[in-house]
This record gives sequence, structure tokens and C-alpha cells, in this order.
Amino acid sequence: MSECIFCKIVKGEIPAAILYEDDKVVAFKDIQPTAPNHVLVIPKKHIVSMAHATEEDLQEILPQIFKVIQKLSQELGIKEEGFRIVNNCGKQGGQTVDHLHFHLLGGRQMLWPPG
Ligand code: IU
Repeated sequence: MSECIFCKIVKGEIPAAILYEDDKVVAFKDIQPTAPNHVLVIPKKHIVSMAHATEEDLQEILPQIFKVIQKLSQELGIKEEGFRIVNNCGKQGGQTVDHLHFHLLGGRQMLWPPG
């Protein structure tokens, strides 16, 4: 997995604006933000996508990711106005980086349906 760009961010091999880190999860600012607040929350473990998460991942890591998302929404000041959580999974889901990540987007009015 040494070629995975998000694994390199986890290992500190390439820089990122990290907002949160613990033993399971890292959150950093998206390099091409699509909202005033655009953060990616990822597992440290290399999980390709939601389609690849194991039962253990679902029980041990995913709950922590959602705790971090809620915590960050508070810290970023978007909890009250609202925000969007996005996971693009696989080709038709629009996933471009094959390391599981959740987008936390806020600070503007979101539209529906997504493209
Ligand atoms: P997607 O859900 O796989 O489409 O989103 C990947 C995101 O990763 C996208 O918003 C990129 O701007 C972002 N990103 C990043 O923040 N840093 C990087 O080095 C790379 C992609 I490559």
C-alpha cells in the first residue's frame, strides 16, 4: 500500500493540514475544497472503500470516524447550521482515491440531488 497517497499522509510522508488524529483516524483539509469547510476523515488502516470494510472495520473504525465528524463539526462551527457527509464508493460512486474517506462539507447551502 506504499503508493497510496492517503497512507502517505497517515505516515507523515507527505504534508497535509491535519485537524485531528488518534490511533484509528486522521482528518485533514481537502486540497481542492468544494465548500468553505471541506475535511476528509479517513481510517489510518488502508481500507479501499466502504465496499471493502470488514465486519471488524464496521464495528471498530467506522463508529470512531463518525464521532470525529461530529466533533469536527462542532469545532469548525458548522454543527448548528448543518453540514453534509459524503462517501464516494467505487467507480459509479465517483471515488477517485482508493482509500476509504468521508467528506465533511459545510459553510454553504448544499444542493440535492447530487450530480
Ligand atoms: P473522492 O471521494 O475519491 O472523489 O475524493 C477524493 C478527494 O481527495 C478529493 O476531494 C481530492 O481533492 C482530495 N485529495 C486531497 O485532499 N489530497 C490529495 O493529495 C489528493 C486528493 I490525490
